Amino acid sequence: MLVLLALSGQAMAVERLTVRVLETLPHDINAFTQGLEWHQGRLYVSTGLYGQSSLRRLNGRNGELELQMALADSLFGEGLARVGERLVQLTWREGLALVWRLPGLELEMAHSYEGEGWGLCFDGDHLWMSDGSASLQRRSPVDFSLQQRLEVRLDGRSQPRLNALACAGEHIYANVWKQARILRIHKASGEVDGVIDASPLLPLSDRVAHREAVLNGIAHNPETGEFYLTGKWWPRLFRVRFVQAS
Ligand code: DDQ
Repeated sequence: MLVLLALSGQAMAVERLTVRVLETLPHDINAFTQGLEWHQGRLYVSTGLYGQSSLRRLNGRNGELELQMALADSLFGEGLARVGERLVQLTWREGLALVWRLPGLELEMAHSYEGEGWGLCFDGDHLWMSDGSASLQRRSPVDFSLQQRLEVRLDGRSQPRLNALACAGEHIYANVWKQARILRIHKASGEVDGVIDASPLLPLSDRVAHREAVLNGIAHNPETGEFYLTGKWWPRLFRVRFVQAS
């Protein structure tokens, strides 16, 4: 098997995974979730839509809202990542990455960038950003400068509409816009080596009946290896493990 894969030159074994729900937390049905981050027992949520965008801090045990900062009406909140004692929040088409201080969420500064902002995660060394294309951008956590582009491929095919991101070890997990599918991307190569079917969450989500009410938001807890998942206008937030699909 391995020999054959090596000879074929591109195909590699792709693990098929699904979600095991460990806990269901309540979530604000009006939150158009665009980014999710876990840190020290708290969840941080970036929400979108013009005039409604926010950065929120939730209690990670019960999902209760602890703190909420409104973005200017002209900004559409997107992906969220933690760099040390700061959160970086993308905006969709405004080219601004807002930098907030933890834990009180004071807005400190903003970096500017070209193009759209979709998802964001920090791997301890670099920021990784999606823009709706099939490539991820590696950026400096210091000045947000673009350092590298990584094309994401599954079985030799590029994978567009990469959205919310979570960095975990050698991998970047990306949910695909308007699909209940999460790709596990090997950071060094851009190859997808695992696909997580998150569709079992859809009937549990109680999401608003709207075509934009899709899975979005993925956070990793490095202490437990668990993930948090929710969606846009989903009144549920799930603590899950990714497990082998049977
Ligand atoms: N993005 O998150 C995929 C980058 C952009 C999504 C924009 C969705 C706009 C929906 C507007 C719905 C208004 C009822």
